[in-house]
Amino acid sequence: MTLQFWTVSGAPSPWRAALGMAFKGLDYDVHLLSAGQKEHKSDAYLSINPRGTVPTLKEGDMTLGQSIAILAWLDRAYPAAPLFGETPQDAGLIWQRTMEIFDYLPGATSAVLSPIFFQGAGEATNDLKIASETLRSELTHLTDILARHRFLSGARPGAADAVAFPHVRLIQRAMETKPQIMQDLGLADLNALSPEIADWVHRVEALPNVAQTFPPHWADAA
Ligand SMILES: N[C@@H](CCC(=O)N[C@@H](CS)C(=O)NCC(=O)O)C(=O)O
Repeated sequence: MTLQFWTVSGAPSPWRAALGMAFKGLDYDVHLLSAGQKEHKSDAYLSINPRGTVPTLKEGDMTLGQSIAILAWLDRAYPAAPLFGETPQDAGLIWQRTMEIFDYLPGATSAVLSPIFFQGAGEATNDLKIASETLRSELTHLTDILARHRFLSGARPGAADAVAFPHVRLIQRAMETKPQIMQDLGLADLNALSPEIADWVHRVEALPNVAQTFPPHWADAA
């Protein structure tokens, strides 16, 4: 029974779930919704996800939203290549890192990137400078972990990596496509900001199946 997966190109929450499936080497059918056309608010989609958010994952009569719940379910349904570690101690630590990243990184990232990507901000306003400072301090938190471990989840990629990676890669995307404002905000280059994070991005990108999780519209724009 192939997993059915609903997503929007470039949206970080479904990207987390896609990474969980990639780390486990699972096949899944992608249903790519157009946010511009409001397909995630269509009656058909609301019937499987009443909040009209992505991701949704379906297998047989099991339908699940919420990226972190999906990662937890994947680990129970497909235990090989665990996303939350092998031992109780690993599970606690990975859950702690996952939730800490989930609590702080998405908000810190979107406070900088939403004005730039969606509101056409081209000037480093005071608000944006303050937001960039917060974002840099969240990146320092990731750097501290990656100075000690190959992955945010430890020796192997797992849930903490799946949750953090889309946000970090979106920051890098802004560095690539909006270089001037990112430079004005002190966010010009990931390698200069944190070689540890830049190396981790390369490590995650080099893993099997991860390339297919990237937003399709990035390839179209290339
Ligand atoms: N906490 C949820 C967040 C889901 C979410 O808000 N997804 C965004 C895309 S990243 C979305 O669907 N936004 C459209 C909307 O809220 O209408 C998760 O982790 O899955």
